[in-house]
Amino acid sequence: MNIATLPAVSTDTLRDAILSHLAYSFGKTPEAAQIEDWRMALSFAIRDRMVARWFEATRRTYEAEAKRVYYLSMEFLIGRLLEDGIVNLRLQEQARAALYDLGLDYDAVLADEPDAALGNGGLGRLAACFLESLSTLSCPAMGYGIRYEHGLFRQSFHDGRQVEAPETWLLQRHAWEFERPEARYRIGFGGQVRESGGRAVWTPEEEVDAEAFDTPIAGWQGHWVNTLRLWSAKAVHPFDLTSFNRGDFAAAAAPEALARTISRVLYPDDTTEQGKELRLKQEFFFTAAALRDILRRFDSEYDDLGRLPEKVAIQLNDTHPAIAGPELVRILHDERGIDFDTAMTLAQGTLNYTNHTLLPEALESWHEGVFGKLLPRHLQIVDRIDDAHARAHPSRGFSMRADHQVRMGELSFVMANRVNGVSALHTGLMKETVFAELNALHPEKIVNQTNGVTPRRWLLSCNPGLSELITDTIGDGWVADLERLREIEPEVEDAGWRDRFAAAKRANKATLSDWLGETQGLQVDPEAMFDIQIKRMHEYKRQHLNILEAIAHWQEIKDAPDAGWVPRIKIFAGKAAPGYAFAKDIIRLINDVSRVVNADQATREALQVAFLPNYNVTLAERLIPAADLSEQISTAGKEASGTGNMKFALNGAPTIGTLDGANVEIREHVGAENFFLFGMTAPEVTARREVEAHARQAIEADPRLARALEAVGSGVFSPDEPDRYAHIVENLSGHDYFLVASDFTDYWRAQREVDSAYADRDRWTRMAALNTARSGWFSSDRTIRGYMDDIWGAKSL
Ligand code: GLS
Repeated sequence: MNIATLPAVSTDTLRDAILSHLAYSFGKTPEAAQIEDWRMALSFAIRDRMVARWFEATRRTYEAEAKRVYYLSMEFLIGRLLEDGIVNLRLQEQARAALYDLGLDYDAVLADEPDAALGNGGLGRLAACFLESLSTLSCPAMGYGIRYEHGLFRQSFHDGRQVEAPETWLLQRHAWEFERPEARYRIGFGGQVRESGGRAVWTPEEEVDAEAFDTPIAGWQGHWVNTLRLWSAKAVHPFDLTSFNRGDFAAAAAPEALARTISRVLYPDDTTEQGKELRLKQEFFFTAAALRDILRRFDSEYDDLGRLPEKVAIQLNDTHPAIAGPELVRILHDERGIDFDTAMTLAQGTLNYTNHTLLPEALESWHEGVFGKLLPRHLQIVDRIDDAHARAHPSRGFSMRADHQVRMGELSFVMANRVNGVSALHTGLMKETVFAELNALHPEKIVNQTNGVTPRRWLLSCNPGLSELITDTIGDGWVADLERLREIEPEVEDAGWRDRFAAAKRANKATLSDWLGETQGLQVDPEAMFDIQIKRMHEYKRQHLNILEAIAHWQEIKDAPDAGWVPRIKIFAGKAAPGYAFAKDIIRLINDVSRVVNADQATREALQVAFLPNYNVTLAERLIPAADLSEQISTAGKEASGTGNMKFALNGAPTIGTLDGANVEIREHVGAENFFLFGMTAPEVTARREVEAHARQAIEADPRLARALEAVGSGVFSPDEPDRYAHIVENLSGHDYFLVASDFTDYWRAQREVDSAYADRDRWTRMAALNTARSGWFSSDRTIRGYMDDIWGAKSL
């Protein structure tokens, strides 16, 4: 049951609230106010409307003695929050009108908010969608993470090369957080472990404080509000007065600087493990603070730790918070005096683990030297957990401690009640590959929860035109029950309705085209097909397959410029990890190709290529509603799920894709006839790698591919440095681990099918509309219900 419905807020009330905050919270008159002041005043006025619900949600959770869910994640890619708040409280019209009354442009005020990039990509964005769905479903929950001072770097291009600059979201004022100086925990690292009275006592060598900052997260219609609690590292003694008095000001400020290092930057690696000591410190820092906070709350309600699994469910978002296992056992055993086996059982009943990738380079593992130096007591506990597990399963030689490593995936698995993958295919592969051994020992542990995305942000708010059409057609029930989109399916047969659907898409494309003209100097015909690949740069995601196809396509258009080509613009965006040289070279190649192709008068009507800088949540919200074609072309078996693929389908962009991750389920839902499938399946990929000289064979068999590679290798796109991309060509003709060459021919075929489908606009609109109508299952509300039922045993209040 929901808390009472929201009291109506009129435009006048909202306007008065904005003016009041402008004066009393920010000390500005309307004449003196800058856009940031207005944005802050509006945010505060909106935030005020969440607070009563927030208190009420907390009160009801205590009253019901409800089971609480805690989502521990190194990353929350929340993006801008103001529009989310306005949309979820259903105050869009009032906010627009109130700002208009004040002589302000609503969109400009919203655009002033920095995009909080406290995550790398899909994993962090998923966590943000989950928080919103948890609130929408009024599930008592809390997210725990790190309040990074600098989120994911800002990307720009110099000569086509990626340049990274620090991201500084906190330099502008941030309206959404409440600092909680009283919620502060001391976190230790290093030091010694000794025995005292039969107990292990850990005396850390270094300590920092974790201080909480809370952001309220309102669900749809604001009925329920949960908290995102982010930890910021503070020095225990912020200032060294002795040094200061000696005149050594740098040394005086050193403790503060050192402590703050922990929450200073987000590691910019997606699906790649960065085995740096600071990373392990960050992981322990936020996990330990979260556990203390969870136990403090538990203690305030219950006096029997035996009830922990009944009242608390903790979700580990990937292995990043895996240290929660040994830390919880340490607290229960060393500090609370519970015997080791019971402590372990209680922890195992409380923790759950989500695996988000099978890429070997992403599976976290720490050398015991580093681990033991930073967390000496935890290393002992890991060994005891490993022993206990081995004793329980004596016939198997399994250990999480092989080769002097601590293997975090295995540790998480053993310490979890449930382990889940993020798409059907991925979960199946988990059972067969990385966790085959453990799955045989614990066949009930692994469950699947296919990812989802919140329809509030990823349809209602980013695509108002399409949302309005849907609501006109079936009412607004779809916003909270996305599977109701099926109800538009009969309308797809109606030519008039299809025209409206096509018009909504065309309007989004026109808006994007204007923006591309204004900000990127690109002139794009909104009638052209908008073909979009946006995601992190990675070889497995195969942006290079896409650009090679574009090159081959360009060459073919040049051969016969008047052959009636279907005009396309290929849009790319995405960041490469700063240390990932190959991915950065692919960015540069795409930029070089774009320069040459876009300057070609003979082909520019038919093909353009653009790489947009600084991909982030806000840019995704701009691009996805305007997309005609969604590129989801990873090597099968490598993309655990994908969530961008769901956003495109939902916004009426059919997919060209492989049978990878959630593409498989998207295709099942939207229908094979509305999905452009190509490429090898996961088992075929494995078999193909065994074929000697597979890449060379594929190139010899396809003259188009050979010619495109020849152009790249001979410097057609880099005349000032002809061998700039020789190593890429070498890679693709040699080892080609991601099978770009072997999948090229089929990708080309599928792209030509796309061309002919797009040329028949009515057919295309039908496909696009059916993608929207049949994507309702990919709501994160459905995913969260799955977690609540199958993993957490949590209930909506
Ligand atoms: C990722 C996977 O690579 C994505 O396929 C997946 O959609 C996402 C959320 O489950 O998690 N794993 C990862 O480390 N980064 C991701 O985006």
